[in-house]
Amino acid sequence: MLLLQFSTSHYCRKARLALGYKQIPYQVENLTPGLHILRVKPLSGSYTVPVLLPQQKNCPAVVGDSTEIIRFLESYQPDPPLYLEDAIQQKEALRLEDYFDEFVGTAARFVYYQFRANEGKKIDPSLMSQAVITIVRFQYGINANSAKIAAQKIADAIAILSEFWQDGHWVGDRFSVADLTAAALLSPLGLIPTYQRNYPWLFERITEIHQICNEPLPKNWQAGLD
Ligand SMILES: N[C@@H](CCC(=O)N[C@@H](CS)C(=O)NCC(=O)O)C(=O)O
Repeated sequence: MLLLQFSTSHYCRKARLALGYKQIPYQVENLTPGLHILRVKPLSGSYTVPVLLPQQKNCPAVVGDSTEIIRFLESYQPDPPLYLEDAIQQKEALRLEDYFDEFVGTAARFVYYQFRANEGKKIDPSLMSQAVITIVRFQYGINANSAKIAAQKIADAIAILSEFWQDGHWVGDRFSVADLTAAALLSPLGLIPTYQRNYPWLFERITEIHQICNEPLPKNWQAGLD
């Protein structure tokens, strides 16, 4: 299998966590933001990564979108499962996956790039990195105001998560797509010292989930710590 990705994207991390959890061998092709459209659009018809090319008999040629990738992997290799047997719990897990994809992952992007453009500049002051940050902030309209609204969405999501993650799983009594999605999409915040300080339990759990899924933590996680 081949995963087309941005190495730093938290949605691509979500796909890698799922592949790693199921121990499915895969290779990655790292794309350059902007130029990625030339590779991705003709394949999936969309502008976003991750895109998975299963390259297997009796499989679709292209699977775009992290949620669809997990749905595909679940049917390709059901064990170990990311979906829950109980229909009501599974519906809830998919609802939470969607809530995180649509609201929390996008909010994390705002908070993360606002941090990287200001206090977090020292993490990688190279021209290349700063250029990417400037382009992403322009593309998504990230500024102090929009980042503040996003930070409130994140605080709400963490408050909900805290009821479940401090002593268990998010839905049902085992690890599921809901836990994996939350870990992937909140992982960019691990670089921000205030989040690390305020929510140590959150980052312990994200670390644990990366171990379960055989995926290294984001490269600069420790660099953000005081
Ligand atoms: N709903 C999509 C979101 C993916 C997404 O937003 N990917 C970003 C990278 S984090 C992207 O490809 N952005 C490039 C663009 O929009 O041109 C998924 O879950 O796969």
